[in-house]
Amino acid sequence: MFNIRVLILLLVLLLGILFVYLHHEWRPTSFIPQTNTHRDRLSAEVTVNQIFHLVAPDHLKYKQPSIVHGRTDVVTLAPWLAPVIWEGTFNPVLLDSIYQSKNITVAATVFAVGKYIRFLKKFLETAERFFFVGFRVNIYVFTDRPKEVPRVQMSAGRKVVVHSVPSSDRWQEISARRMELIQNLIEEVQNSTDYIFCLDVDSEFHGRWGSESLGGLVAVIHPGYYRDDRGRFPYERRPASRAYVADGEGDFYYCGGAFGGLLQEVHLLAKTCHLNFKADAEEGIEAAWQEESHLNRYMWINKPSKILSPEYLWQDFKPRNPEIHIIRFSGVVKNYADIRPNV
Ligand code: UD2
Repeated sequence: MFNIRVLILLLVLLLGILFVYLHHEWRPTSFIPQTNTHRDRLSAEVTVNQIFHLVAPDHLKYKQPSIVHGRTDVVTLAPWLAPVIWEGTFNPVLLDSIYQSKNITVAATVFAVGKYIRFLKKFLETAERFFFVGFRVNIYVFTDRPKEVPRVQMSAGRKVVVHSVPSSDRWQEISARRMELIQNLIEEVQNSTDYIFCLDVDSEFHGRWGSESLGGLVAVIHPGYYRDDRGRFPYERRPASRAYVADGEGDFYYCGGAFGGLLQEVHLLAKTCHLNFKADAEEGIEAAWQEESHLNRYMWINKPSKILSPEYLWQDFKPRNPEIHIIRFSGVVKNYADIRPNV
């Protein structure tokens, strides 16, 4: 009698385990929830499914892809096989439908300290028109003038969140301090955000910037140096600095004004750059281009998994080169003497 009870109990237990196992592990991929669970993303436990499993809607009609016809005027792969994103290399409709089913949230950070607040309105208005349209977007504005943040109408699922920061009488400090604040923000929003992009405020969007830019660690090629020999890149050249890049080293020159990726990747980048900047400062060194120099050093060792072409950060004063078929985001012309707290 006793043995039969134990046997039945064991059978029920086994059936239970089998049910849980089948239910969780063997569900067809189309039933796997595409949304994020509220897990600690900084612990690098983002599921493989969340990042790599790309599900396209059935019956979606789009232009046939080709592996023999495409852009030939530009390089679309880095030597470590990270894609370089140019107009004409991706299908925006296909990509949007893949990423929309993942139900992702994208954050953007922008700093508007002191007189730079004047650039914020255009930045926000154009972000609303071009930046991840149709996705859930939170734009985090860091400013010492919260009362002057313009009211910009955002569509459903998109919002501006204002964070107060102290002002500074040195622009170099404002620019460099961003890494620490980005690191703190990521720790704050890690359970509700998937990707983050960190952008300069003195810039405007002119064209689509969307799901094609999503990746682990995402860097943007600086528009000023991409045709140059690396010997001319303005890396930090003093070995005493933690941002040092030796002669004959370095892949590309990346922008400090735009970078991003998955939350935990950007967290590691921001934390590392902040710590290295601080350690340099304690020894009386400030890298040539502040956090941009540290970012370039970081990306030399930690290769970006996706590279955005200079379409993603042009400069208004530069005439458009023939390989630039679209300008998506561009720095406005500014009078440094007029807007910076120091020269
Ligand atoms: C380059 C980089 C910038 C940064 C800097 C070196 C690009 C396009 N720009 O730009 O990202 O790496 O070199 O430090 O790659 N800011 C304020 N208030 C200030 C000063 C700066 O809010 O008084 C913020 C603001 O968001 C601005 C950013 O810091 O967009 C960078 O400062 P910048 O635009 O003056 O630096 P710039 O043009 O030398």
